[in-house]
Amino acid sequence: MRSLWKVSVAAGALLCFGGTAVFAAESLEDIMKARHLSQKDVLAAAKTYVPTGGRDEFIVFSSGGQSGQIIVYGVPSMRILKYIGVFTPEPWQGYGYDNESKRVLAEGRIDGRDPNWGDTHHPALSETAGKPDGQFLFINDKANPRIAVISLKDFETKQIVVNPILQSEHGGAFVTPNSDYVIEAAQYPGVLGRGYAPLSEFNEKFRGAVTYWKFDRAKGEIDAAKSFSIELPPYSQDLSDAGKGPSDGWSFTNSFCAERYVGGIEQGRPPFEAGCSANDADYLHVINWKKAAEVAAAGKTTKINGHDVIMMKTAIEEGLVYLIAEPKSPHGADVSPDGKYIIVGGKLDTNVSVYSWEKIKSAIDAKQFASKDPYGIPILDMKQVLHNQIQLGLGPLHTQYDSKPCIAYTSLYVDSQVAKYNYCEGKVLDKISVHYNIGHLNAMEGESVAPAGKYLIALNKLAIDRFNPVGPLHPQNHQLIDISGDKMELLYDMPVPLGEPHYAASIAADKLKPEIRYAYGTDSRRDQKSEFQVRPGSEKIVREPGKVTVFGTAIRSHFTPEIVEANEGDEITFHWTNAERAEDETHGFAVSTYVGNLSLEPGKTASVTFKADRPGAFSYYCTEFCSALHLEMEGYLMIKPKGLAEQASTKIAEGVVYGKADYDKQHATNVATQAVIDGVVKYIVSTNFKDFPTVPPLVEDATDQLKFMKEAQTKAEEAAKKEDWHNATLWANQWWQYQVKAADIGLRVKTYLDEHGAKVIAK
Ligand code: CUK
Ligand code: CUA
Repeated sequence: MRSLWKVSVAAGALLCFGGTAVFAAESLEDIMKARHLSQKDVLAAAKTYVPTGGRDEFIVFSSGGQSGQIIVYGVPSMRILKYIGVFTPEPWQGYGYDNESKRVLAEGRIDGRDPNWGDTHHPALSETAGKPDGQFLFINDKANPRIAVISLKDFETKQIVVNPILQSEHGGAFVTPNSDYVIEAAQYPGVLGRGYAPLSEFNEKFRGAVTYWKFDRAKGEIDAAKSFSIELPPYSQDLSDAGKGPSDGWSFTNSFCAERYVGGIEQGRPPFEAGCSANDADYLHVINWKKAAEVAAAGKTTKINGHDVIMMKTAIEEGLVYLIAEPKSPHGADVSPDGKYIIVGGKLDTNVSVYSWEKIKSAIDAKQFASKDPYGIPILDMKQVLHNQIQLGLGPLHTQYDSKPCIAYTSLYVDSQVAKYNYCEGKVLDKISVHYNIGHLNAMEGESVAPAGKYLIALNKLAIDRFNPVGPLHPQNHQLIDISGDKMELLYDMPVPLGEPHYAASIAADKLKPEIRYAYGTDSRRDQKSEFQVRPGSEKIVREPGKVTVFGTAIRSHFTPEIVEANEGDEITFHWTNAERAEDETHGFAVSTYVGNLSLEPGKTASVTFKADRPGAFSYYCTEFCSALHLEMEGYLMIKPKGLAEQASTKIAEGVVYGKADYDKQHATNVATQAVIDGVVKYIVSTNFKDFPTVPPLVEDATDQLKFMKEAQTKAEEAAKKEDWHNATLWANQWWQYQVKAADIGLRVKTYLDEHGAKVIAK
């Protein structure tokens, strides 16, 4: 061991960097000197470093902005773990390439068009009693008003619902404390139902709205039939939040451009930005969603595109909606963990406004209204319902909460800072500079009833000079901040190269319990057994006039079947089931020029259908490096040109021809390999391997391989008996392939058991 260490130090000494032998450094001081690191840098590194094989304490789900996806990463390491395809095809996951996921994307078809992208802004984790429960994730598409449902059992998108009435949205997805409803508020006013009216009739015909999507947790789906919307004035509704504790049953949606200005530079009018920020105040919409749900259930709605809409007149009569003035160009509206306060930022203000729920509720109960808006909605007196206003700096946007009572963090867009303050007492406690122009921020579980504290992420809009230059389009910059002490400490910069992540949701990692493999033959997008799954040994090719349907399996390292014949003009469908049980044994499937990528995770069944409109000999192959013979995991799709169709099946040519010596050599190898396998199996079964949940499925897999091995062995020996040495050698080789796979799994199990402290319990 010692001599090995010496060798590596000596080798490292040869790799010089700036005249200093970086890799030879033997102490922390040497490394600090060589890499110009301060004590603070090293401390930050130690706080974020997760040793090899280690896990993060929190998992963050960040919107992927214009990519229409979600980015999953760990905190404190900031290591990216996954992209989840949501509104946009994502080839690695086969999302948008297999029939199963095409169905999900097709749900997001809007007015006959496939956007094939989304502008994801606000992810929300499902909650139980106001705390993230690790079951589901929701996210909105601002551009094409839609909400997606993702299951955290497998981190896959299961459903997309199209908003039936809005033409754009922003204030989604936000959930009520038990995820009964997913809130989606409009952004730019439109004609409800996506209709037309001239801009001269903006005040009369254009409207905003907020939609409450009913979530059916047992089904894991939004139930569109039980969902409803409330018609609102044509103010640009913005971010929303659900009340909790004393304010449970209510929701809050702010707005900008309550001026109802409609721009028109081309007519010589000042632009939108001038007219939409002319007044001193916009409105916070305060909505009684629980009562609104009763009103909707009682049928006091108007159907627009088959969707229940509570019209403004009804909403006012039933006391469902109220307005409160809020300072210039408000943005975030964030309810405190105890549900007693709503903090609102103003993009053109220097204050955050802290509204008191108790004061709002008593003003509503006492019907103490300052005035009405042009549509007759009661307006509460802002001064009467404010708890306080706190001067934080320029451009306060969004607010997150700490585990310590009364402590909040607000992003300051213009100042490029985060402010920490006590909102109960109205005292600023600390500020930290971020790089640059922060939008949202996320404290761990910082929007729940019980925030976890510890870390805060600044989701900055501009990276400018922070990273190596990569052309005019820069990555965005997520910065990790330690909030465990009195002073905030900047720990880490993470470039985000996928899109502009507006918001992120976080959860303690131990609340997530995703599956390791699917139940055999699962259609993952429907979360049920696929009608197209087959077991190894039952693979088949079904031929009907004009149609070829393949029911196949993938297992290290072959597809069954591997030669498929069809005629030009046929409709071809492949249904593949991955027959592996081993963790992380994914196979892929692609056909040259015909089929994009299918991802076949262990147990999954995925399908693809296409028209064989061009004849040729098309190779297909496994797209994941799944085993030593991954490159050999291949096949041919033979699309015979018209006219050749009537001919008999193609004869397969032989390459190398084998004799007795080849067989004897392979046979001797197999006997030796078997001795190794027997040794590993003997060791595994002598341990308490059943105590480790990861291991039995692997053992099951290895047992399968050994079963296939026996079949190949029998075929080899039968051929040898007939002195058919060519086929005997080929089958002996296949026998060996199965041995290698069994040995590979066996050795993985042995390593796992050694590393996890398994004990020998039997001889
Ligand atoms: S956000 Cu969507 S414009 Cu401040 Cu929630 Cu970025
Ligand atoms: Cu299966 Cu590569």
